[in-house]
Formats: sequence, C-alpha cells, structure tokens
Amino acid sequence: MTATDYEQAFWLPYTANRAFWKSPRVIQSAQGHHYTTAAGDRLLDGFSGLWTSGLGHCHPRIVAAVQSQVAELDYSLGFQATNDKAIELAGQLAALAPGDLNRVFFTNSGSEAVDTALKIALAYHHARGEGHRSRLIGRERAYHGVNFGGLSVGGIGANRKAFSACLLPGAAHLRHTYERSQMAYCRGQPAWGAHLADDLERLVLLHDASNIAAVIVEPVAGSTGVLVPPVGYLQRLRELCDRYGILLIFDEVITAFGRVGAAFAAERFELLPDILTVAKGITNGVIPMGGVLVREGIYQALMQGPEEMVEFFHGYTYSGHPVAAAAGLATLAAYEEEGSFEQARAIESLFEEGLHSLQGEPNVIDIRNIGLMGGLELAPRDGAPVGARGFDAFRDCFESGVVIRNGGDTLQFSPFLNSTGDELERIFDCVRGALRRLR
Ligand code: PXG
Repeated sequence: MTATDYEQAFWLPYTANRAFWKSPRVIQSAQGHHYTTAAGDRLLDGFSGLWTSGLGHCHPRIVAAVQSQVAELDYSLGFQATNDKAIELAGQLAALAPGDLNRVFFTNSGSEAVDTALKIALAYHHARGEGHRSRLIGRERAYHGVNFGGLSVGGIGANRKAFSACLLPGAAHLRHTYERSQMAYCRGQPAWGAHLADDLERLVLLHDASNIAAVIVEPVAGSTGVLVPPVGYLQRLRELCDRYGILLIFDEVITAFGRVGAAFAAERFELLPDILTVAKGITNGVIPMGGVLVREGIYQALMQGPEEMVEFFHGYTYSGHPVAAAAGLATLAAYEEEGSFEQARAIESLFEEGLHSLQGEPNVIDIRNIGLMGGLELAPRDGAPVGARGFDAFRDCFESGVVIRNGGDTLQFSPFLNSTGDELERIFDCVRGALRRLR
C-alpha cells in the first residue's frame, strides 16, 4: 500500500471522491454554530450538520449525557431485554407526537427507519388477513434513504440508476409536486397544486386499492431541493388513503424536531399520518439513531398469536442503544428548555426574507422555503454535468467560510433553530458573493 493509498483509503459517501482528494475538506472540531477545519479555518455552519444538529454542535447538555451514559451502560442486549433510557425516550417521543402515534421502534438511521416503516405497513396488512396489500407507493423526486426499500419508493433517478432491476417490484410512484410555472419564488406553501394528490387515484385504478399497502411521502421533500407541499395537498392525500384503506407514512427524517417550526411537520400541517419516521434531530446528530412512530391500532393489530412468540421479526443489534437514547433524552430536554421549535418559528420570516433577497442574482431560477428549510435553484451550466454549478457554489462558500449544501444545482439551507439575524445575514451574503463570482 502506498502512502497515498493509505491516506485515501476512506471512500466518502455521496461525494465526488476524486475531486475531493485533490483538495480535501476535513473538519476537526466544532462548537456551537461553527466548525474548525484541520487547516484551522473557522466555518459558519449554515446546514446544521446535515439537517441534523438544530441545537448547534457539541451542545453541553448532550455531551454530558453521552459522557455519563457511556461510562454507566455502554451497550445492553436489545432483544428480549432493553435498557432504561430507551424505554424513557420512547415514552417521551410518544408524548411529543400528535394523536395516537404511541409506539416507537428504534433504528440507527433514517434509511433503516424507512425500511422498518415499510415492513410494519406490510406486516400490518398481513396480520389482518390482507396480505395482498403489498404494493408500496412513493413519489417522484422523493428521498427515503439508501436501503432497498427506501430506494424503491424513492424517486431520484441518480440514486436508483445502478440498482434498477433489483428494486421492489411492487413499488409505484405518485407524480412529484413541483410545477415551476405555478410556484416560482413562492414563499411557504404554494397555493396551487392540492389536486396533484389525486394522482393516487390513477395508481388505485391501475393496481386496485386492495393491492396497495401504503403511501410514503416526505411532508416537505428535502434532498431533492426543498419542495413545499401545496396548500391542501397533504390533506387530500390523507383523505384518499382513508377512502382506500391505504396507510399513510410521513418520512420526517428532516422535518421533525423543529425544522418546520413545530415538533413534527404533521403538527404544522395539522394532520395525522399512520406511521412517522424520524432520525437526525432525534439526537441532534450526536449519536446515530432513527425511529418509527406507529399508531396504536397498527401496533395492536400486530400483537397477535401466543404471548411468548415474537410478533414482528425485525430489529437491529443497536435498536434502542443506551448511549443514543441518552443523547436523545438530553436533546428532547434541550428542545423543551430552550423553546427550540418556537424559536425556529420566530425566525422563519427573517430566514425567508434573507433567502428571497437572492432573487435576481445570476443564474437563480427559483427560491423555495418553509420553516428553516430553504432551496435556491440555479440553472444548470450549459455543456456541464447537472450539478456542476451547484457544486461550485458549495465549494466557493466553503472556502469563504460558510457551509451550505448543494443537491444537484439546488443550494440547500438548514440554519440552526437558534440562529441569530447576523448569522443568517452572513450566510446569505456569502452565497450572494459566490453567485456573483460563479460562471
Ligand atoms: N429520509 C429522508 C427524508 C431523508 O432526508 C433519509 C431518509 C435517510 O437517512 P439516513 O440517516 O439513512 O441518511 C434521509 C436522509 C441532503 C441529504 O443533501 C439528505 C439526507 C441524506 C443525504 C443528503 O439533503 N437525508
């Protein structure tokens, strides 16, 4: 192995690896709203980690909880036994969640939460003698993680391309909700587009409701570039699912825990899904963890057969890991004590103003926002691969001391729930400068 091989052994996820190693971006420490790189540069984090860390980095309460937990109970058997912290965290999540989303299944990531949610939906119908309800419906442009279930209901072509023939055969997709001619530069929810939910009727006609298990959507589509649901769209989807006996799954991996100015997008949009996935903000990103919140009736339908029998043959070695659960408990306590969800709601209009002040800058073709989620879409550069201009903007900002993210040619913003006006201004000023410099 050469020295270069050794130094470049790490194959980075979702990264242009060859370009990366020409000028590596290596983060060494973080505090509050800033990162420090291995080269000693201080960066303002405008993306809250990766939509993960709304409270800021190295939050003292979470750090202390993790330190003390790892010394007290580092791991506990998670099958046919558990630990006190996981029980407490499940209870607190159920109490925080709307309606009777009372039962919590823990995972280690959003991808695992999504695949778990899909399996719960299938197992639920099976337990009720409706095993023919086996089709899973996602949506074009959706991101539901990288495992085979989530990939199958996901709708981003690049993620699916190499795996196409191995995706779940029963998956189908609703049309996406973006229509630029009707929505460009809309602030918050577009007024147009509730009827797009009727696309579910098309799939019901094609496959028959008796064969459909569940519909999964991100209440606000994140990774694809922040697509905000039209007013009434999610309600319409809920009504149709009820009409046809189809479960509605909200993938709230990004939207839960304050990102849309409420504990859950379900709360902000005032409707109740049957199953809800979380990850990221559940521990403020400190320890990997995900979870699936399930309505009481679904859980009860699965509690069948002899009491000594395992009811649901599914689980991860680290489901309900005590250190992750301790981080989760400290995170929920900090959200509560700091009023983080209200804080996010209070700065939403400031964020919206700043983001939309970029309208008219070079190559900007749309700006979208809700809560503290923002997307700024750039026209792809002529003759270059899609995403080249977006990536250049990301790189320019990083080198200028601000971290944002690009998904293709859309720049994404996810500031801290407790951002200051000055910080928001710094982020948008930096992006403005980058846009003016870019080809
Ligand atoms: N569902 C949703 C809605 C997500 O946003 C996942 C599932 C998967 O979670 P894990 O923990 O397995 O990564 C996600 C993840 C981006 C970006 O640039 C977003 C995610 C992942 C990578 C990039 O917006 N979200």
